[in-house]
Amino acid sequence: MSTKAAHYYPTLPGHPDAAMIARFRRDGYLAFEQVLTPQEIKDASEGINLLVKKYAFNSELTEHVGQSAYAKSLKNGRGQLFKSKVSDFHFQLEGGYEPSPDRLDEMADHIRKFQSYATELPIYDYIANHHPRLKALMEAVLGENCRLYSSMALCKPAAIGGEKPWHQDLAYFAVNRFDGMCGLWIALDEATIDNGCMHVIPGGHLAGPRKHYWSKVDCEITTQEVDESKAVAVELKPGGLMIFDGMLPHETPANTSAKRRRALQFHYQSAATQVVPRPEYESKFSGPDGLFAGCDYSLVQKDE
Ligand SMILES: O=C(O)CCC(=O)C(=O)O
Repeated sequence: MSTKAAHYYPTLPGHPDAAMIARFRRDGYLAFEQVLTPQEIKDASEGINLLVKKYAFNSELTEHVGQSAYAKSLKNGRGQLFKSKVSDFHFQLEGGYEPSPDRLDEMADHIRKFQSYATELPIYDYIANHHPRLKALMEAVLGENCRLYSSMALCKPAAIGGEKPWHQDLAYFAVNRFDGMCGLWIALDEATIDNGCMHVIPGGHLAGPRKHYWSKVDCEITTQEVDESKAVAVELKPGGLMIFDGMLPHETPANTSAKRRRALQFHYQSAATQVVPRPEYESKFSGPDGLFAGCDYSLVQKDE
């Protein structure tokens, strides 16, 4: 894996200029060293523990699903799943970690994925929807009236946090067009190569849908279709962030270090980008062979 460094701006200006947006169109990502304040980072970090304390092992509010239906066949499907009964919020622990109601802070440090959290706490709603500079950035990239599509974040517990292999996010999102989706990835802990920072292929968003397949780990781009020698590592301090095009191939390696690596992630859609029925999306997200190139969950072996 390459350890070439990414390009960084020191911070995010109130109004991104034309050169910055041109760089985004060319490279498919922009990285900013320092954006969130220490208080925002603290509130967003503590929010993870607050949500675990609110929902975990609370049978009135939460269904403890245990292992998801994909547990057998996918390494990244193995962790225990907790689903809110009163909202869309849900979170999954890293595979192999056994939670206990007596150790909720420890449990918060073993989350792999948390989803649909943007409306769970004011700090997440603020960052996702109201932060003036982030809003200006999204509007500069996606146009006026762009809006939040999803909140879905991966954490990487120290030592056991698994890899998220190479993929394009639009291999998952059933929408009508692929030029109007953007991810925002915010480091809550320092993100380094050792603990699983983002890696991207600059310019890789311009080559259209890549062929994805189900490995034993996850849904990923076939090795012939991603040139890892072109990858750059986006290392960030807490409060640093990157935005990236929904077509940009990216991955995060396993966390082999003693330091956790948590991040927030939000996706935004342009006004013209609409969710459509899967057959319409699958016919568009196709390779040169005309076949769907994204992640088809019906092909994953589910538990009996
Ligand atoms: O944060 C990570 O480790 C990877 C995030 C990502 O690529 C994704 O959720 O699609």
